Amino acid sequence: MGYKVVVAGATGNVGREMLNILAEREFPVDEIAALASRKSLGTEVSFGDKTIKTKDLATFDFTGWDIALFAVGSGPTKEYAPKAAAAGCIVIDNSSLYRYDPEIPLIVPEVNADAIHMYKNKNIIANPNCSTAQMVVALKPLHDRAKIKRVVVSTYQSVSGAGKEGMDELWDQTKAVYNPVQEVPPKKFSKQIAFNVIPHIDVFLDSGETKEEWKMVAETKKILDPAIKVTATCVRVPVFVGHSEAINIEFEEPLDWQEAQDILREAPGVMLVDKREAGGYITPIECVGEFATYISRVRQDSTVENGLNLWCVSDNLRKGAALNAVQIAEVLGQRVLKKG
Ligand code: 11C
Repeated sequence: MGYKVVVAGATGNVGREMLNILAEREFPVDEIAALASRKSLGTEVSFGDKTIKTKDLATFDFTGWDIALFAVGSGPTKEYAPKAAAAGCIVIDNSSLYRYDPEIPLIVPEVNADAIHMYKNKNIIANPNCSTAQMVVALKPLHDRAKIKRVVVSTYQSVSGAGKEGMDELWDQTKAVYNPVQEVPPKKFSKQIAFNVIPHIDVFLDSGETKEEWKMVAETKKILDPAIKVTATCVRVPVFVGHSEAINIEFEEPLDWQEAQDILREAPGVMLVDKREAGGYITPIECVGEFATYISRVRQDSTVENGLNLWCVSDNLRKGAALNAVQIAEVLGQRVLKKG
């Protein structure tokens, strides 16, 4: 016996990946419903070798459904996730709406799967921001060994983090550079993204940091350890899929780069590719469609007492969103629902 699973937001970048990953990982699905907003209604989406028609999120009755993966953004989540939860369907939500609610677990299974039991509070589990998910997968095994004091991270985030419109804008602007007949002014992004980088993701806060940077701080503390200090600079780059991060870590205890490599080689969800030669590292284009969080360029930072630098790359639509949500569903199945 398997589960009755709903994917809400099934026509978006993340929703489509959720359906792909449920099929790829052979999640025990008895019945699947793909939901969309009224404007995408009837659009067909793939689930394994099947094609399914989307149904209306606004009128869907969640009664009798076990798990709903939501990828619809905070507005529709606010309206429909509580309805699903009240109908007894456990919601795994990819928006930022519930992440900072102390009663709602925010889970990256490689890091804090034990928090799953908190789902009972509201029948809702939150999925983190993509840039946080891959970073905590890398930090967790190192924190367990040498206790992290402070992290300084700079991100290089792909346009797919901004949805299909972000991808279209990069595509159209790139074409327009070669064929400047029609100008493609910035719309989704605040400046031209093609052949450029933009140090701005999400809205600005009074502190001068952006919401994306704030999320990396708040979410790392909630998922991994509230004592860890994090400071982030988040940058959009002209890459379609795959977020990269340059991470500087200061530990309580000494940790040399060879031991850090050994720890990371064994760590769940991590793939170490670190050859200290030309091409001996991973770039975002190589991580597309993969499950792993890739770590390269592990090296000592001799400017602080116990410092390391590393490079971390992952598919933001997968580990950063859809894969992590499906992994949460797997933990829920194994530890709580126990049907599959
Ligand atoms: C980006 N990280 O790359 C964002 C997308 O809080 O789930 C995901 C935003 C979020 O633009």
